[in-house]
Amino acid sequence: MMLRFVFAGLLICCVVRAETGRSAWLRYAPLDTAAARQYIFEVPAAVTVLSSSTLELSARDEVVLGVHGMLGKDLRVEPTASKGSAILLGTLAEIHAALPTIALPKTLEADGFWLKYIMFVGGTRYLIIAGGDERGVLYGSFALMRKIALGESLAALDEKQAPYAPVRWVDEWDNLNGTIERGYGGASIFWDAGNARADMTRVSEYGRMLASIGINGCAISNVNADPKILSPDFIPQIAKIADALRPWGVHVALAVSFDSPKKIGGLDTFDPADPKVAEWWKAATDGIYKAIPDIGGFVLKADSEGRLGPSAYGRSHADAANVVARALKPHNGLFFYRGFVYDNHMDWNNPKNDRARAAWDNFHALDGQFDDNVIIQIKNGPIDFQVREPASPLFGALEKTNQAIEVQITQEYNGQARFLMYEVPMWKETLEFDMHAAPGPTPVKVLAAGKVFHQKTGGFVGVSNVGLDENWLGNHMSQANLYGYGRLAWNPDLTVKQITDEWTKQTFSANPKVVDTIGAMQMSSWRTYENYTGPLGLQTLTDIVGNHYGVSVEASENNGWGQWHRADAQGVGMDRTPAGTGYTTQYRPAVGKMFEQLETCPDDLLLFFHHVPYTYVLHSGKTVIQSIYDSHYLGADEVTRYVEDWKSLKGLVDDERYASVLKMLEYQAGQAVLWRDAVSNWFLRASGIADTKGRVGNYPNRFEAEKMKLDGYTEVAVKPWEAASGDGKAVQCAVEECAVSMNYAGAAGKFALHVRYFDQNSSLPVPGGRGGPAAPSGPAKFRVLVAGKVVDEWTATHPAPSARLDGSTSTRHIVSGVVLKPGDEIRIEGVPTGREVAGLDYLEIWPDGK
Ligand code: GCW
Repeated sequence: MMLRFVFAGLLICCVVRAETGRSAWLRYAPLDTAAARQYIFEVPAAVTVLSSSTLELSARDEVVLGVHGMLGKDLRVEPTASKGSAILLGTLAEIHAALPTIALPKTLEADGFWLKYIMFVGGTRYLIIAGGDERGVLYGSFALMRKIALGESLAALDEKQAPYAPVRWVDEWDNLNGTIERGYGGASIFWDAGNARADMTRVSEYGRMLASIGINGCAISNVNADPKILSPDFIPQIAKIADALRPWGVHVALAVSFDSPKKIGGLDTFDPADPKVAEWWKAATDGIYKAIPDIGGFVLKADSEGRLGPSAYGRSHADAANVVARALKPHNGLFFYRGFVYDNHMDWNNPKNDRARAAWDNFHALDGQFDDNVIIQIKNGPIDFQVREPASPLFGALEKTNQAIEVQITQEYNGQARFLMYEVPMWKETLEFDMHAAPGPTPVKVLAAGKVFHQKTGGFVGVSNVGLDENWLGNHMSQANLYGYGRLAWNPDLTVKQITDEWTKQTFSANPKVVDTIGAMQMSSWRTYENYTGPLGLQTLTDIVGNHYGVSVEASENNGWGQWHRADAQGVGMDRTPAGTGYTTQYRPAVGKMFEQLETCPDDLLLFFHHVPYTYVLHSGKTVIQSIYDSHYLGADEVTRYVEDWKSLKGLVDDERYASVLKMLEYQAGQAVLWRDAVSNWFLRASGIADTKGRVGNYPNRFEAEKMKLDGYTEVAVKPWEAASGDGKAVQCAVEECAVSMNYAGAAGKFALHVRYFDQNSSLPVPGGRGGPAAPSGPAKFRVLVAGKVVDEWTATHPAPSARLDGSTSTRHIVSGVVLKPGDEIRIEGVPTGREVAGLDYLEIWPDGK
């Protein structure tokens, strides 16, 4: 008991600490006086929990913490229900025993809760949090605290909530060495150098965040799995993490490697049909459950991206799934078998080949062959978390098999936490998409939850990949994706606006200007990102063979990875109709036909389903090519607007997070201009069709570095060419110090100088992305001089995910308020260090404030 109070005390200290983002949406910031007033009477002065179970004590501590933080009131913790007014927490049965006279709901679902305000004659008040089970009590306490944070009245409270689906999990792609695959918020909170991290503080804080949004399972290791996770001597490491998450009702799960029986089990095979292999899985699983009886289950990625699977022995995915599922079954463990199975060595030249077909082709014929504790974990779209994809045709194609939708909270292809890209509207659109899998509406959310075909279980999995960074995800705004994922998994019927407003109010402020401004930014950011990257269903157009971040239009083509867009001189898009790859026939006819026919295929997905000429006219009335140009300009302008919108919040949000978000948005605005120019120039070159508005290829305020007077700098061809202005040319410095210069020839005035330079990250190996770090050699330095006077200098320290001059490292630096007179020399100096060559692309001169 003592310990728990110490813990609560610690949390209180952290909530009032500086705003680092570490408390996320659980800040429990003091309400303003007007909002707090209503609770003076509504919130009783005492709290009683009717059991000493770990989860219920967590629930009570949360209430104490929240009321203290938001209302400045220290609740009296009473051991038993007394006669006085109190907040009362317990399971339905416990509440019933304590207060036999009050009318309670007959039942509450697992993980569900009932919140009720009761006032007796004489004035005694009870604020009841009744759970369908212990976890429900915990979720109820978070729900009550959320209501207070949102300023909702409690006076007439009588609310039952139950989760939409039993499975509400997160997967972490954390490697045991402490790195995270596609993680952008620092090192692993779970692992360090091959073992569980010594300090589990962040794990328990994360557990609390997960519980607050109703997440009940967490796979703590990468699906590109290390077999060691199942070694008997590794069990204590897992137990340590499970202990930290248990008080928050979060089951630990493990990503396993299918070759484990051979790799660590000493067998000469991992053939799922071999009885020795089945025995091995059973023994390994029994061993883990003996030490940690509440493990949630296992996750498996097999026969995908180099991971071994049943195909090694000519067995099916059902054979593979069932052998492990049977080992888990006696322990009530679930087995998540990933639907992300595809061949990454497909022949690009064969127009019939199509990666989008893979999930359905691999799994649909196996329906009915999977055991009832197997869940097929299906990515939201058929490719791989691109900026826009149609819903996977596998949803609803499995009528006798459990399924779960997998979405990616970590923004791999979506700006990697450097960009504001709120994914909740994207997920919501998929969840609401009607698959026509049975009579009546059958949207993905209903199918994934198993409610159409009455599967035993199902639900939601989000790839979260939080890290040790104070703000968990690398960007304060990205926390909204984690929050929104949890809220949608709890209740996918919530609107995006509801979720967004809740998040903003709890995370930043309830000030209407803050709520409206941040809400508008978040809710438009998906469309904005799509506009300046890959619109019309082109997919994201990042460097897909490298870091999945910077622009690289051709990286999708001429390889086996299958993220093809097939742009050529005449047209663009993948023909997925029956005349092409036939992918559309994987959908139920109503859906397949809609995508198949040009008249009904939505513009947003046109190029995902059809190969059309650049001159094809969209439903919007624009040609494909003009639409590509226009959307890129619109997207880039939108990000510039976000910077201004955010600036309007100065003083309304704390200075620390204000500055951090502003920096990110300013960076993003520069990147959006790069994307705009790169993609539109690429398509101008491919199509030969000019922008009717004359923008693409014409940059009147722009001065190419390679055309200026070069002092030490030499010209370099950037790869991919579209990542540098002037047909891919830039300059680099191979001596101690270099400079470019020009004489200003315009009218006198005050200007902003936009310097486009390359911010290489020399702590990465040269072919950026995966792989171990090399010795860092940076950062390069830059200096701008006007008429001999230094007007600005900076070091290239942005941690871009590439060591080269490319679409990930091209960065904008703005020098504002520069006074120029005709004839003034503008000189940009670069000082390289080691592999950082102080690359420069161009200078733009804009009237100040533009
Ligand atoms: O998107 C791809 C990622 C891989 C990832 C894979 C998957 C864990 O680029 O890093 O591997 O998806 O989902 O398995």
